[in-house]
Order: sequence, then C-alpha cells, then structure tokens
Amino acid sequence: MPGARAGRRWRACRAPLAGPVQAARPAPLSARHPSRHDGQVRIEAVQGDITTQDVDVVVNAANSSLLGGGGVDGAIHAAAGPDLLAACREVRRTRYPDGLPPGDAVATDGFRLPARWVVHTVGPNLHAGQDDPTVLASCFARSLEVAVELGARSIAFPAVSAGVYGWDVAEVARIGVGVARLWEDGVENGGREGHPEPHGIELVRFVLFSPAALDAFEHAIAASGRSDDE
Ligand code: AR6
Repeated sequence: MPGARAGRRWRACRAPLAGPVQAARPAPLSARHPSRHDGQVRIEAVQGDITTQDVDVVVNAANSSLLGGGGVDGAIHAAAGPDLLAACREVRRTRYPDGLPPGDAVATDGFRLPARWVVHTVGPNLHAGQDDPTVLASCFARSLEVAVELGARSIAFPAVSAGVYGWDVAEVARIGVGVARLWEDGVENGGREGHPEPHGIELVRFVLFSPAALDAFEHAIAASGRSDDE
C-alpha cells in the first residue's frame, strides 16, 4: 500500500506553515463538526477545471521553483492573479530558497480564486527519473496535512504528476485515493479512537480534466473499498 509507506515520509518532512499565509481562526470543535460523529471524509472525483472549485483549498501541481509553469500550475496562477506569484516568491525567499522539494507542500492564499488557499506541492517527474511512488503519495499526504493546519474543511486535488511529469494517471489515482482513504480511516493518526484531535477535513475532491482521468479516479475510488453513499 503506497500510502502506508508514504506516511513515514510525510511525517519526516513535516514543516511549519509559510509565513505569508493567514490561517483560519479555529472554531470550537463542537462548531467545526456539527453533524459529523464518525470522522468520515467524503472522497469524490469530478471532471472539470480545478480553478473554479468552491472549496477551501485547491492543490497546485507546481514545480520546485514555485514560480509558475504550464498545465494546472499555469491555470491556477492565471485565475488567482499576480498576487499569487508574489506570494510564491515570498515563500521561496523566506522558507525555500532552494525550492520546494518533491513530495512536500506549502500554502499561500488563493487571491482571486474561489478557494481561500492554494497548497502547492511538487510531484515527482518521471522524465527526470523520479519514479518513487512514496514521493507522489507524500504530495497528497503533505497537502492534506497543510490543509488541516490551515483549518480547511474541503480540498480539491488535480492528478499530480499525471501531465508534464509523465506518470500514468491510473497510478496517480491509485496513490492519491489510497492516501485519502488512509486519512479517512485515521490510520496515520492511530485510528479514530485514538485520534488526538479531529482533523476537520470533510471533503476530498479529485478534479480531473479529461474523461479518461475521471474514469481512472472513479475506478480507484470504487476499488478502494467503500462507496461514499454507504
Ligand atoms: N484543472 C484540473 N486539471 C488540470 C487543469 C485544470 N485547470 N489543467 C491541467 N490539468 P500538469 P504535473 C490536469 O502537467 O504532471 C507545470 O508546468 C492535466 O490534464 O499540470 O504534475 C508545473 O509548473 C493533468 O492530468 O502537472 C510543473 O513544471 C494534471 O492536471 C509541471 O507542469 C497534472 O498535469 C508539473 O507536472
């Protein structure tokens, strides 16, 4: 199970939030979870443009420079406006002068996006020989961790590394959904009973550009054991 191995990695590279990001003021736990008793997370896949998603956090499939690029990275920067690039430059200057390493994640505000925050992660680039699935799993896991630290309830992921970086979308789907399921189960936090603090994430949405990618993620969700209607 790649997500299980990835758990060790994402703890190992845990880092504090970037300075420029304004974290949500946490509400009392009773108010944050008015209707949830079991810690369940809704995991879903939709076809669409991630920049239009009405969620708390949109995840960006960035590169280590954090200074923009093509694909989903270019779309997010275009939709968020130039303040996003300025925030990324600040993150580079203050926290990651050598760039964000593959598998890690860092937050900025979302600026003109409907999403309040962007969590930037860097997937492994298969074309550069980066073929370790634990690094890809760490992208999903670290992004979730950062979202929790922000106080987010909902998060949208693209198919990280399935574009320019060359990973097979079915593999990305298996890994991304696997990490989300582990999170849902509380495995990385000692199980629901032993969870020291509710994580607060209620929705993990994978947003896919193409019907083929949607199909891959729907298949991975179905294969991972539970339907969200259960
Ligand atoms: N909404 C949802 N998915 C999208 C969107 C969108 N607006 N645009 C593209 N995709 P990629 P990577 C899909 O290449 O493989 C950038 O230049 C796309 O169809 O964006 O991690 C960065 O700066 C694909 O399925 O990310 C890096 O240099 C998926 O998003 C490099 O590309 C990821 O494709 C990162 O490559």
